[in-house]
Amino acid sequence: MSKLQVNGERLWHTIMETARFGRTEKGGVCRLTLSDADRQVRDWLVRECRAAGCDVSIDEMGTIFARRSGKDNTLLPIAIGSHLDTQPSGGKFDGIAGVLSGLEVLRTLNEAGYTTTAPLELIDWTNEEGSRFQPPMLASGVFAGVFERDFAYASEDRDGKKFGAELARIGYRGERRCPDHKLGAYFELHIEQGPVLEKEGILIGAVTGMQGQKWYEITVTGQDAHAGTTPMPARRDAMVACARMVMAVQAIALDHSPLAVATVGHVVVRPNSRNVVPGSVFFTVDLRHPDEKVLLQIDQELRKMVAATARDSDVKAKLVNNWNVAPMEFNADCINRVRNAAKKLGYRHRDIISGAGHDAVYIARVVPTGMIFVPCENGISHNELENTRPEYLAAGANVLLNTVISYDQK
Ligand code: HGY
Ligand code: MN
Ligand code: MN
Repeated sequence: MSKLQVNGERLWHTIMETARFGRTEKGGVCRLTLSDADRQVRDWLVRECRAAGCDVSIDEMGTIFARRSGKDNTLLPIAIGSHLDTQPSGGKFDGIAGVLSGLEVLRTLNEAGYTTTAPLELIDWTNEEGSRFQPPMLASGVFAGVFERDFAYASEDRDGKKFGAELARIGYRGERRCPDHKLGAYFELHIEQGPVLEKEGILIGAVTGMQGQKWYEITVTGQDAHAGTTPMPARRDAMVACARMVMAVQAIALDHSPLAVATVGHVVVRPNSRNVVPGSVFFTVDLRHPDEKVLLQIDQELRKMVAATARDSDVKAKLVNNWNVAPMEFNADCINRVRNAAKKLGYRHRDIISGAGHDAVYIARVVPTGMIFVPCENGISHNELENTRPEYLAAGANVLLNTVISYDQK
């Protein structure tokens, strides 16, 4: 167990300093993947990593790797990191807290003149959120061989801009092929984004795994009509059909409570004019559950409901299931090292399953991986109010530091 402690004040200061990249009126952050704000925070990170003595490289998905030499650089690096992109009305901590905790670990090791045996790498994975470009966890997915690079490059945002072109536009389209880069282990610190740790007064979550997710895109087609002259029975109103489906999505999730969660977060009404009966509505469903069997059962119920509601509403409905990730477990040794680090530091800790998706979920497919959670205020995230405390982040970063050192001494 090392006596090293991170500098909690400096860590908190870097969080507040970088929150300016994409700062919103209400004190949140809008730093969509490959936006100018994303480029600014990336440039900031590259400068800080170089100042900390790291060699920085960028791969073909724009993922940033900042390498700190070890005593034996033939060993595969122990990696620490997360993501810098946010939701449109995101907070100051989701993703970046993990990257900056990793930077704080490097800075602490530098100040202590401590050289690990294996090299270390600090990582920023491109497009974790999947808000601007789908699917989410895109760069970590290409790194883990889940997606092809060209599939990712072809992903389009709502304005028809392509991922590959935007990556080049901000100057982060690196040369190195993702699968050519090998890691020895990966640890990610993240705010819990839920209420459990705070409610139980627990400081550290040793994350044992993540629940499964399924994303859908549903297009309902009725008929545009005049709002004043079209009698109600003669309408094929796509908005009303969509509203019925949204309520039915909620009912299906509640049927499988308390573990199932389902969200309709994005709706596009066409022609979106107040005196036209909408002829077309596009909407998304984000469905999650920790048990794969139940997830598949809910999938069937959802498909049946959409077909039946379309029929009853005299509209057409097309359902596309555009992304799935199965429930997964992290590496037992990595989980244990997180538990032991928390224990030795005297922090109350507990095992916890992640309700949120993280890059670590895909990296775990190719590298021994573990995650560390710290509490966030009222469990709020994906919201400009997102908040945590300096002492929570400092504790998490100390666990990250000690977990890395313990893995390195393995
Ligand atoms: O949606 C998620 O679970 C992640 O926070 N992007
Ligand atoms: Mn995140
Ligand atoms: Mn997120």
